[in-house]
Amino acid sequence: MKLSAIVGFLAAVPAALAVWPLPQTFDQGSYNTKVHLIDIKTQGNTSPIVRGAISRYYKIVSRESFLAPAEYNREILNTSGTLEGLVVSVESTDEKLDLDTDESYTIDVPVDGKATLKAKTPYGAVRGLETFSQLISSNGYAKVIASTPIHIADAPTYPHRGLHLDTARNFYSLKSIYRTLDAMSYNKMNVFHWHIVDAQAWPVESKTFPELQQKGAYSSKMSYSYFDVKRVIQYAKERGIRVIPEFDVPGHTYIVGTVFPELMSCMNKQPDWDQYAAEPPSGQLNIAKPETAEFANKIIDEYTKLFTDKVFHVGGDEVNRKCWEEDPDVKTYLKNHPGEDVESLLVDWYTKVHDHLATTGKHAYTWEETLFHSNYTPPKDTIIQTWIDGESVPKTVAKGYRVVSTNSDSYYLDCGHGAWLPNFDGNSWCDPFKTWMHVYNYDVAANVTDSEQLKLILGTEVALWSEQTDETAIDTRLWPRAAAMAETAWSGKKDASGKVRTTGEVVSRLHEQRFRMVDRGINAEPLQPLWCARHPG
Ligand code: CP6
Repeated sequence: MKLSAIVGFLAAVPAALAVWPLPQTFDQGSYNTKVHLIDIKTQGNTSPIVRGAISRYYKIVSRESFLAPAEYNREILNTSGTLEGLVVSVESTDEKLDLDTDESYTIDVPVDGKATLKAKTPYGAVRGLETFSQLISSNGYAKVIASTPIHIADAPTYPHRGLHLDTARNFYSLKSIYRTLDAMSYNKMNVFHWHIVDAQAWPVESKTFPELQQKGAYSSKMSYSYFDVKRVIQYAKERGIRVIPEFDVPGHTYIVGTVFPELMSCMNKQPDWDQYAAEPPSGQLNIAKPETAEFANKIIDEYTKLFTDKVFHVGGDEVNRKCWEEDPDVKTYLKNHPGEDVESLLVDWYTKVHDHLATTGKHAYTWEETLFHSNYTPPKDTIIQTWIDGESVPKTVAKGYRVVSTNSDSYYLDCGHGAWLPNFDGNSWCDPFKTWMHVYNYDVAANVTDSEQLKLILGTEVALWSEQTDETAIDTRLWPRAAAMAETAWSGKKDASGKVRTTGEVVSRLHEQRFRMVDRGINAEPLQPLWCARHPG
């Protein structure tokens, strides 16, 4: 076939590959390939992860029929060949999923014939299948892959691309969690940070202390059984997503005090909670009592077994000194132990808990206060999660720690329709609203120049705190803003020529991703009037 003869018939091809997040490198041709039967086959041994992903994506590409807004005005594309199917080959069947997992893949789509997807691990194949599904669009009446031949070689910039969900302030059904994991996989995100308990509720079964759930969940229905947790971990794994749980200690623990009041400080400071805690109800584990480190260690023993990831989050955020300084038991202890103070008690307490966590074989993950707001020196394998300000990341890597940024100014996506506490009096951190552009423009590596320090940046996480959200709002709060973070974490900030991508350059592609997500059942918000896509520029 003389392809050159057909060139004259081609309608305009889209300027860039309409894949979100954008692959690291790709070449496109100037032909179009018709897709009618999507036959996805594997070559060689494949793991159940790959087979499961193939059947999911087979359904998606067979069903998906949305017309991307950019196509609304497009002339029907002429096609020069037909896709005969996709052949997936994966080097390894190893299902291990951790920070070192290779997610790279390559895709080749010829003008005519069989496309190929090659990956080193099952999870690289999962990422590649997502990309393949996004290559297929409609030419107005049938499916087509535009701009063939296509070659893509892709791999993530950062190995940790996370979403933090607080299921304690309000409850989320398994259905909404699964939907969120689906949406994450559409954006190649790979860590579900499950902030499963907090001061207000303990919505997870405990076999060690059953009363924590019995008294601490909002209701027996509003909680997660062991079986539920295992299903979430499996569902996530099938999509290449790790589940990292957080059991936040020693602050944010009021709910523990409803079962074990003797372990606590400042439980009874309501309604003056605001001097003793970041939000109501106040209550912290009493660090002067050895029983509280033992309690935390039993929680660690239990949940490091249930949650299989190598990383385990132990909180450490927003502890309040005054809560301990005014506690009668702490005062008595300090009177009897001259030379000690609240700071030294906290260091001893963290040492006991982190040393114990290390014996379980897990790496600790903690909020940045553990490193910066105490004299404690966490073990060097600890991953620090920063949130406070723009200095947090450079300060963390300068100390030689690995870091994940949840910069609150950019990545806290929870804010709803205003203040939820009367004392905010109209103004709160929720003003101004964090736009997707604001999310997209954040650079986790800003102000880090040393190459060794840059290597310590593991990635980013958006956070959905849930004081003002639950499953009725989760889709619209997260999407498309979390997708904006996902692209910067996967594709990096710069394009192939080294220029920082601007939001103006990516908006129509993100808008298309938004339509794709809606078509797949995610209630993502629109970014523009459709008119903009019909009148680009
Ligand atoms: N809960 C817990 C929270 C927050 C943090 N930890 C939080 C703090 C400040 C803002 C939003 C959320 N609600 N456990 C901080 C890590 Cl602005």
